Amino acid sequence: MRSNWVLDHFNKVLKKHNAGYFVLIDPEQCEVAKCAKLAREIENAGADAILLGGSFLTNDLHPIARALKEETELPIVLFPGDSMHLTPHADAILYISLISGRNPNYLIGEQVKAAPWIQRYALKPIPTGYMLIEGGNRTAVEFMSGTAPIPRDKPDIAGPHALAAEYLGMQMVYLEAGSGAAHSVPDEMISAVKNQISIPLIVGGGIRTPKIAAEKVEAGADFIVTGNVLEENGSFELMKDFANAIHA
Ligand code: 1GP
Repeated sequence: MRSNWVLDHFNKVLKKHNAGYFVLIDPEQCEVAKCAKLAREIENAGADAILLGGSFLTNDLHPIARALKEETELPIVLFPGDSMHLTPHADAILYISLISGRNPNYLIGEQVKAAPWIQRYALKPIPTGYMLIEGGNRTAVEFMSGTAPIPRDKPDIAGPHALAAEYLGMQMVYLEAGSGAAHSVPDEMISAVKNQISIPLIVGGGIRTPKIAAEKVEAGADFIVTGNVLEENGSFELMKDFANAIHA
């Protein structure tokens, strides 16, 4: 296995706090100067990494990633919608295969196109089984990937998908209700998936309060992602409350 300091960092976070907090920055919503300021706040609030990306990008990723990198010691981890969403100014990339879907392009196609650039840019790839879970509304990732999410009342379907990801050698599983989802991933589904795997579990989409984030951790999430809630009601205090609730 190649050495990967970002994964090592994630493991240290889990040892120290039992669970970790990732803040997602959507490059569409962030100008360069605003992003730089936000990066400092995210670090000071106690988050453990910054995810950068989205399903559909029109903004130039390079200056945004460069600004983030200059302002924070936290790992900058790309969270790409496709193989165009790459920059050398990040540290790592969630090397996602959309395993809940049956669209071959998002299972292996975009990954092949991205691989030589990930190597050229010396990004640390984090092989991740990405599972879309029905979140009550049609999300951008569902539309862009042309895949159907797993029904939210079917943990018995979600569990074997996650287990297959682990057996395929993936390093993490991401349960995604979709950015701005009406409903976050149900606790029962998180527990069912967690019981099937030994690799870390990321949960995101529609998590709007620190209390709900803590419940997801209690249910078995190792890492919580928030994006929209900070764009909508973004405050340093709220970010701190999320970090404290997740680390507790
Ligand atoms: C989306 O899981 C992330 O990919 C975060 O979702 O924007 O709803 O917090 P929100």
